[in-house]
Amino acid sequence: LKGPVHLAVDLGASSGRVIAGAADGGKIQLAEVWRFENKPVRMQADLLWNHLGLWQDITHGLRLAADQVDASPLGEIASVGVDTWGVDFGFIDDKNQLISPVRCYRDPRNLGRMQDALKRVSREEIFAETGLQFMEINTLYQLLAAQQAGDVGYQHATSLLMMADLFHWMLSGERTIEATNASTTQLLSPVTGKWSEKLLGAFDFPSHWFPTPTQAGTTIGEVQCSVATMTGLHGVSVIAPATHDTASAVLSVPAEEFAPAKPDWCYISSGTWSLMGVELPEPKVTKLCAELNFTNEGGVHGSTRLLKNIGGLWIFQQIRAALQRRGSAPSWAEMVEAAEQAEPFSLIINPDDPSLLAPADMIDEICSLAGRTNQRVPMDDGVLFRGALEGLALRYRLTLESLERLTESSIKTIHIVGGGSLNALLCQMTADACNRTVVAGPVEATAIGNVAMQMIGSGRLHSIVEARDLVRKSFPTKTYSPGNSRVWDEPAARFAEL
Ligand code: ADP
Ligand code: LRH
Repeated sequence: LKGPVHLAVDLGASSGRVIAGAADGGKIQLAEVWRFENKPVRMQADLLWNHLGLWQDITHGLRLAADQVDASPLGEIASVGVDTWGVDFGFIDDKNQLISPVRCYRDPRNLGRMQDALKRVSREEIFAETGLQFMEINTLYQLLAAQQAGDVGYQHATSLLMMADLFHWMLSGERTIEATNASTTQLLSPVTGKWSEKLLGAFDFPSHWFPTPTQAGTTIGEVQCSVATMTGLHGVSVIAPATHDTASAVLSVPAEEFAPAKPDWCYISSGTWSLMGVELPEPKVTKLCAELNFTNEGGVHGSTRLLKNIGGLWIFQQIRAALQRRGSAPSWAEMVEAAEQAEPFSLIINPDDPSLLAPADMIDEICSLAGRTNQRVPMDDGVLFRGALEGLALRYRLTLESLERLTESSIKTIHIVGGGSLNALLCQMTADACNRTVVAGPVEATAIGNVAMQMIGSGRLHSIVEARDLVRKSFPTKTYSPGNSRVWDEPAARFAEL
């Protein structure tokens, strides 16, 4: 890499990576330095993140990056920034210690907490304050779970840090909450960008846990001495990217405009989750939005990500995990190939069925779901794989209709970014089911968005439009044209009945 190097630590729910990025010759060049698995850990009844293991992988990756850049005469490391999934958090006490484990949003302790919350504050009021999709995983309900459980972290914390903020704190010693991740809590107003005092008060959450959110692109501090000794990152700035991975992914969608009022494109950030939506200049905290249960999350430079959280390739991942337990270990490519050969529409799965959020065994759960919905129980793996992918494409079709209603605009192009953009069958199914052109890529959208925001923060790039220009010049995309979309009509009707 030539020129100043920005290190993106990008943590997804299924894997993490340290990626080095630099702007060189009118393009963004990336080098993947370290990639590692990320998996929650079950301990007794709890589901926890292995934050120590993640920190170890992060520092290992940073050390490798420092060594590689040191060995090259071309660049030097200017900054580092972390993005992660939303909603999860850790507690820090007055002795600067992380107290209590970091829980995974699929932790069973959260079950039923949304109903408890709605007994204290009405759904209408929570939506009016936050404009967010109601999901049991939201920070609001997780905090309520911690409060009700008498959680030691909850009782002794002086700060609450979202997952990416937690790693920024480990890197720099600074406690901040970055705005895009703060917007996933369901405690922040998308209109003012401030915390909802009404909700903090109603739920008795300590207001000092909620400082003014830091904007993406802000320099938080420097890599602290102890970490610099470990990693070699002496004098390197810590710059907050859009720390919510989805916000970073949306930043690097290869579109030509930024936050149009009437978008003719939408995105699907496709990984463990599928986040399908549009980027708008303003939030839409409307009755229709509440009815359709869409979310107004915060995007970069004051934009809104109006989107739907859809249970994404999680099902595909968990089918593979279940097969691994049974002794077989197909690759993604093998799973896609088997799905391609399976009979179409023989099993319709709603990826948002609550029973699929955290089942003990995904294959057993899908078989029992098939029984409960009067469908044939899948007898071969290809049918399972295909059902998971068709279910997503059908969900996208419904979501697209809702998006067009919400924005009163007609969407022509669907950009798919993230790991799912490598799944050619899913991309083609999406084009067919939605009857729209799909543009797939870049795969590493999140890391690219992370690097781009660090470039903006350090003054090397000046706008999102400029960043997207670079993305288009730097990373190839693949276009899928819609084929026979009529064959999706009948399955779409069956899906709607589910
Ligand atoms: P997350 O950030 O949520 O961990 P990613 O964006 O890394 O997710 O996407 C991971 C998913 O991408 C995998 O679960 C898999 O379904 C899909 N994927 C990755 N590589 C391939 C591939 N070569 N072919 C098909 N699908 C792939
Ligand atoms: C995607 C994601 C999504 C949700 C979920 C918890 O990785 O960040 O936007 O917030 O994870």
